[in-house]
Amino acid sequence: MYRFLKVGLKTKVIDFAGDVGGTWYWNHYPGAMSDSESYVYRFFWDKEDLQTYPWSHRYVKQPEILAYLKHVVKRHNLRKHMQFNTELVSASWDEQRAVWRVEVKALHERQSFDARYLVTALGLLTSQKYPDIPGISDFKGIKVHTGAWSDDIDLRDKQVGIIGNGSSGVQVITEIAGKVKSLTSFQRRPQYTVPSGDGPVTEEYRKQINARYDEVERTLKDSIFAFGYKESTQLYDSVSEREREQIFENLWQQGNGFRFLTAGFCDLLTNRAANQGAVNFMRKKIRQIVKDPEKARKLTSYDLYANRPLCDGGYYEQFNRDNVDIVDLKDTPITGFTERGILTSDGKEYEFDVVIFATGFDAVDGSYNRIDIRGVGGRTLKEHWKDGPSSYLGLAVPGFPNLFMITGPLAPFANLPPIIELTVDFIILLVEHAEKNRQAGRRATIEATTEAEIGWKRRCEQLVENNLMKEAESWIFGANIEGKPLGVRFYFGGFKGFEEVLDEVKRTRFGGFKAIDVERAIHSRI
Ligand code: NA7
Repeated sequence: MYRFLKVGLKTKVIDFAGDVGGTWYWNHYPGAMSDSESYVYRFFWDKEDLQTYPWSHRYVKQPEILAYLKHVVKRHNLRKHMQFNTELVSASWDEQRAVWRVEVKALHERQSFDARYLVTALGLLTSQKYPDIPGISDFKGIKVHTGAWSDDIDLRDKQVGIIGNGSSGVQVITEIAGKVKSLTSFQRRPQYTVPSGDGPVTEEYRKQINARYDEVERTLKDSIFAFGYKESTQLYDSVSEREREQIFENLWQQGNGFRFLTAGFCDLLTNRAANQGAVNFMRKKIRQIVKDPEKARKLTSYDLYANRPLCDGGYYEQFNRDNVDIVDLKDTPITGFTERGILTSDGKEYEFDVVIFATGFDAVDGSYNRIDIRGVGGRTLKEHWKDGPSSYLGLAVPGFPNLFMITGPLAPFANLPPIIELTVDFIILLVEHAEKNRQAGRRATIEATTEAEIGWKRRCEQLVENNLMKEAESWIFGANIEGKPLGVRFYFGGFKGFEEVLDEVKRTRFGGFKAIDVERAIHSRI
């Protein structure tokens, strides 16, 4: 919004949520935290704010992130352009007038307006996924999804069941285990998670970071995942067994899942033996931490280490508490809900006051599929994506002129704030160009070509061809939703790779977009 206003365009943000925050508005379950380090989980475009707005811990927790986002909105006086509690119902391209006809539902009232440019920032993980379990509505206690948490839920001294142990589940379990009367984790598949290393930061530490933000930015831009640390170029096979063990141990002590995956070796996701080395190390840690051998068995994964890497503030340790138990759904699947709780196949009924669904999201394209978006000739985006989502650069789709997605399908997989900034910079460049054309009486639509979309998808597929992540059944490939077309939903070429691609697109006069006169826009920016 800030950038659009700077270009001089009348801009309006609509959001289904009741206030600022996006994913951090909805995901305010206990323990919700970003696992990018605080100093890189923020905007870099306002350098003064970057170097003065404080943070308290190595990682920012949800309340702190929300406060930061509200602060940014206030600082730049953006709220007056925002309309909350407003759902985007449909958007259709009016070819004749070259505008998007946008229809929204604000409380009970429908409103519509025209927009020359439609920018979607729908988020990757917004459409909550609930498990399909018989009798779910019979349960008389509280049911809540981590992605739609409610503030009035008090878990103290309650009997709590939780289904799901991905990022969200691991965070909730770690946070509430010591506060509830009992906690039972219903686990379909164990996950690997490493310590986060979270803790308070000192004023001195913040000063040091603030003084070297240019260097931080360079490191971030020179990396794949843009987490602010240097990724390793060392091959697993190039060091001895003893050194490997030491490297894993150092990473474990330092904390952070992405760091564990990428800062010790560069080939944990491409070399099976390397991957095996990492999982052996983590399995050993679980055996050391979890005292009860039966719980340790249930918590130990035999899968590849190829999901989104997780980190925690003492997850495995929580299972040493007497009030925390784990049900392995491979041994005893859930057969249904009752009025009092959950039934498993061994006939056991678990009674709960609260059941938490940490069961994930219909991710990436799932955020779009629930909206009726119609491009040229009335073709819906859903139809266009029926064999799996695609895009050009993760931000444009042929047949949908002047529609720009922020973190759409096939956008880079990396720390999101820097990716969002890079994407927005590029979208603004396109829009500035279109505006110049419009002012000169020329065509003011920007549309990706079909060839560019096909080429981008192929490139994204090639990038994961030998990547073990492809074998993990996760939302990253659409595998967590039954019936969803399987396929890569991200560009795995990294932040640096993406920036280079965008530079190349600029150099080639917006190659991949339908013939547009770009002369002036290009020369003014490159
Ligand atoms: P995830 O990572 O998709 O995790 C969902 C969890 O829920 C995972 O453990 C699933 O088990 C489990 N699940 C899903 N459906 C069921 C059913 N029907 N029965 C039992 N267990 C189930 O979602 P998160 O919210 O944790 O994290 C999403 C992203 O948010 C994360 O990657 C971060 O980027 C932020 P499974 O492993 O599929 O067997």
